[in-house]
Amino acid sequence: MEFLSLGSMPPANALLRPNELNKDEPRYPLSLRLCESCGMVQLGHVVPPQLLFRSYLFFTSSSQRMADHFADLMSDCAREFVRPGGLIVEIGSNDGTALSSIDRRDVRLLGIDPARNIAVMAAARGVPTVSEFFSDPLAQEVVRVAGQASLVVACNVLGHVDDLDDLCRGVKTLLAPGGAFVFEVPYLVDLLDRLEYDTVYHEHLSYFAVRPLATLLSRHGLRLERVEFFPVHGGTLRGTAVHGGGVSGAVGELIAGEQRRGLSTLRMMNGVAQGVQQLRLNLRERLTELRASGKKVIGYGAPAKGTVVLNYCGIGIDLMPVVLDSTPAKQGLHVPGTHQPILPSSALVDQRPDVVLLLAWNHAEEIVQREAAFRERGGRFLTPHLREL
Ligand code: DWN
Repeated sequence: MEFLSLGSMPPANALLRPNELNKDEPRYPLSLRLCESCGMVQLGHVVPPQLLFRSYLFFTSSSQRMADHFADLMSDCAREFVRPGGLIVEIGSNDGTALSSIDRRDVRLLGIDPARNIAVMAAARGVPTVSEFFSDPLAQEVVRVAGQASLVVACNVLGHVDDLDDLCRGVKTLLAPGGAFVFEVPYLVDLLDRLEYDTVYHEHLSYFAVRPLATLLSRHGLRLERVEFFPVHGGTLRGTAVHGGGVSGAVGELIAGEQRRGLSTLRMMNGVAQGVQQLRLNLRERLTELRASGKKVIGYGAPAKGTVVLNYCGIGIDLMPVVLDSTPAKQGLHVPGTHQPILPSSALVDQRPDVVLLLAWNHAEEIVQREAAFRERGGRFLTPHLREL
């Protein structure tokens, strides 16, 4: 049952070159649906993954805080699950930031990521990387060549995968007895509680609560043993699964708590949709007021989330002329749909904005700290959720 529609949207990371601005941009329906029986929330339309991930513009290394977060994950999990000589496989290894943080010389590493343009960066970091989509057949090939893995990691991956059963079969194939599958996904409850509608885009097919995750894993002989929560990326769930079925007592408690909240009910979801629509009106109103009072607003960060905010709220170049971003591969390109040019973050001084719309709000601490001089000059950050920083 559909409960939120964000309209017809270009793929969030389909940034445009200047000579593409006058061409027709592919747009696809972007909406969320709830399965009231299992509690899964998923997109109503699937964009072919080859269009989204073969050449990719998101780099894990673009945030030091996230690099540190994944280094901690890898260090803790390697210590707990990987003996000397063991194999660690990361699904969705991107530029090798996480795997290259492992400073143990007595373990073997393997990255798997379909983005060919980024896999070369991982290799340059010394991380052996297979540039393919993960699948059970690929897992079987890895096992044939390198044996089973003591640790399989997948951060911000499960939500991107259409065939979750094949992914889980592949993890079951790949995971050695006594090994662990550690994954991170945005937590649905945080998305709903904080109206994080801008984390909804075509790359993210599924939005997970604990119960549907446990059901999916158990279907494939994997037991959700541990669930932890982290504030990164707007609220993240980290799951640890092992061979077996069912769930641990602690995980069972979390599921009961979700049930008590009425998480998989349309009533709750309809309330979220109304909240998102109000946010859209409030943001447009605020930006229109700022323009009317002669204030200059520019965007900071050209994340996938930013494409959703600007297109869903109709924030064009008239309301916000440019967006800044620290990612060299994004600079000189334009935001999909609304076409703001993306300039280096260093342009903040020359642009002299009064207000910066912080599209990369999940990195607020890192960004506000780095751009302290802007605030000292009287500048203010505003998030798409109308928080002033
Ligand atoms: O699931 C996904 C998440 C994990 O990452 C992917 N599907 C896509 C991506 O989503 P995103 O693009 O919204 O990720 P970020 O990390 O919120 O993007 C932040 C953007 O802001 C990047 O383009 C880099 C930029 N940035 C910046 O300009 N200055 C980031 C920081 C920290 C900065 O200081």
